[in-house]
Amino acid sequence: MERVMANLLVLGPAGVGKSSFINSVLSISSGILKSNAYTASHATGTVTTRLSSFRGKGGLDNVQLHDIPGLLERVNYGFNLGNLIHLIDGHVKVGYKFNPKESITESDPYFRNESIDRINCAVFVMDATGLDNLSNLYKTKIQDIQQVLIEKGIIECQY
Ligand SMILES: Nc1nc2c(ncn2[C@@H]2O[C@H](COP(=O)(O)OP(=O)(O)OP(=O)(O)O)[C@@H](O)[C@H]2O)c(=O)[nH]1
Ligand SMILES: [Mg+2]
Repeated sequence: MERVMANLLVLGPAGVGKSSFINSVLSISSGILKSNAYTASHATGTVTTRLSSFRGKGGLDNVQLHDIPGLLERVNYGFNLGNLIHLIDGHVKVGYKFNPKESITESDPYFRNESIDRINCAVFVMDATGLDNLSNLYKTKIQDIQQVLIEKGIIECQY
């Protein structure tokens, strides 16, 4: 019987540990320490710049985690929210380098008309110690994301 893939999109502010979370899940599922998703501490900007997708092992071999750049407070910095619908609908190819200033267009070589790996669930990774200090600009971006997720019927969970 064909197993249904669960596609998880990992979202959250820049530098909170989204890629590290993916590495933790991959390590737990494979029983080997993994560092597939590139992680680093970074004063400005996002470490993850391209769409990367990783498939779990063992009991999680029907789970794929998709890594994207983090949100940054300012407009035109970090993950551009305009990409969200295209990601959810599975139109963005792995390796796409996100542009903070504009979202992918249908004429981009990394745009795929076919819908593959449509997102089923959004995982929000947040720094629990910094929630009180989130600025209104950050909150607005997160609320805008949640609005798209609700409209698209995507399940949300927080880590
Ligand atoms: N203290 C602590 N540090 C963490 C944790 N998770 C990740 N880090 C560190 O935080 C830094 C950023 O981690 P990343 O996984 O690259 O963060 P990211 O959210 O993917 O960052 P961007 O791709 O830039 O958005 C790294 O130096 C990690 O080692 C955690 O749970 N606790
Ligand atoms: Mg990252």
